Amino acid sequence: MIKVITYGTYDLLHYGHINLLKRAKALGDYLIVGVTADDFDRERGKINVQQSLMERIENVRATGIADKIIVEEYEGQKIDDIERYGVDIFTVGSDWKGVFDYLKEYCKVVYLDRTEGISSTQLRSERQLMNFGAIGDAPYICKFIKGSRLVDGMNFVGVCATKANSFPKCDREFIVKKPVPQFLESVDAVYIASPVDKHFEHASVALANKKHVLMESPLALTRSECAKLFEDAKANDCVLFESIKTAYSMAYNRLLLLVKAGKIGKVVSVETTCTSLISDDKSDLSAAELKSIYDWGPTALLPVFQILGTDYVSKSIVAGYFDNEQKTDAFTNIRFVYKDAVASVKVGKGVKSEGEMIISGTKGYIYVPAPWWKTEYFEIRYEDSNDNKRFFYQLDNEGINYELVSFYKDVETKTAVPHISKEISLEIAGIMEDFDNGVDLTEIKI
Ligand code: C2G
Repeated sequence: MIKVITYGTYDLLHYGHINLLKRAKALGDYLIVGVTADDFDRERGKINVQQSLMERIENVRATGIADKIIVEEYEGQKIDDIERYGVDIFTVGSDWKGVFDYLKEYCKVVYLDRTEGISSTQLRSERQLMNFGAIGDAPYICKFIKGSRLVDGMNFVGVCATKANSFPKCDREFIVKKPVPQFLESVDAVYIASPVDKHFEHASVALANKKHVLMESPLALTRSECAKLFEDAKANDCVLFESIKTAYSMAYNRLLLLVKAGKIGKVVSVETTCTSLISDDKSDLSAAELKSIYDWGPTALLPVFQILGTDYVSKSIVAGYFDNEQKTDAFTNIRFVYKDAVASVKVGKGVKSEGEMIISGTKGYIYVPAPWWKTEYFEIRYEDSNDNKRFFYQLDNEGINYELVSFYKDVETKTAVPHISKEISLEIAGIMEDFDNGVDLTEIKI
């Protein structure tokens, strides 16, 4: 019996795939098909896969061509499989010609002509073309322009900006000098990274014009305004996505799962620190852009609220200001007391500290080194260090690519579970409101 093996994602199964499977089967008597796991596809840059692993496996099984279906989960697995299953022939489409020649050491390698005129990428792009734009001057809008190019079906049309010098020359072609309402006529969805005190206004206009919104956090500076945005989104059948890139990072999400699985026992404390100094010349920064709590607060608060919840018993805010009048905080520390846990959040744009996260539990603790908010690495540490575990998950473009794919899928299917719950969005806005109103707040002189 001649055993043949082939691998693929098989997303949105089409006749190109089926042609390949039929010809692969014809090379021998027994065909093994390796379908790629979701994480493996992400690691190798395929972030647009629409269907789950199980859906893709079922579609391949339904063709009746494969004699055995396995899951491809890691780089190098092909060698293991060829040896494990006694494979005689490895085959794959000619678009991979040469890439798998190293397998000739283990079995015969055959590249089959690819079927022209059809691809999963093409099918995904045809599903829904989204004209996507940005509002604001934040330099990291460029990372969203770059990320949007990797999302099948997303067409970046321009940036409604006021400060051209915020952008590198390569992206200045995208700048559209128009008032926001006119700019919105050219998009289906918009990423808002304008100054925080403009978030509510810009999101309100976008939602009123039935545009889907992906917006930097906080969504608003008061609970009531934040609630209004969610009402407007619902009323206009629009997606309102809060953009905290950390929430879309694989390492961070796996960390949350391990915490929830009880790997460190009961969580007693969550400590996060986020700081970044700003240049001495603050002249072109508004008061809102100078506030540490606005800039870093949402990111630093996210793990606290996702792990301990938002029903804390009390909080205390200590703020050190650049300017007491404008309440521009150079450094702010917020301490939360829960019924059975505590949390500490430190943020600063005028103070530098170690940007780490420590989640303390009754069995062990999780340590995430700086910059924890865009980490690829974390450790679970125990009393006996021999039990310590280390985790690494590649992070591309700070998680922005995954964030854009999630946003696109939610716009297309309205089924994506937001990585940041409405409850947390409301609480983040509430913290901003309490800060500005001096609730639970003590001022110190820096
Ligand atoms: N294919 C084809 N003709 C097409 C599209 C795809 O012959 N029009 C072939 C591919 O060459 C591949 C298989 O169908 O052999 C599955 O294609 P994909 O699902 O796109 O997955 P891909 O990542 O290209 O598969 O490690 C090997 C790779 O996983 C190969």
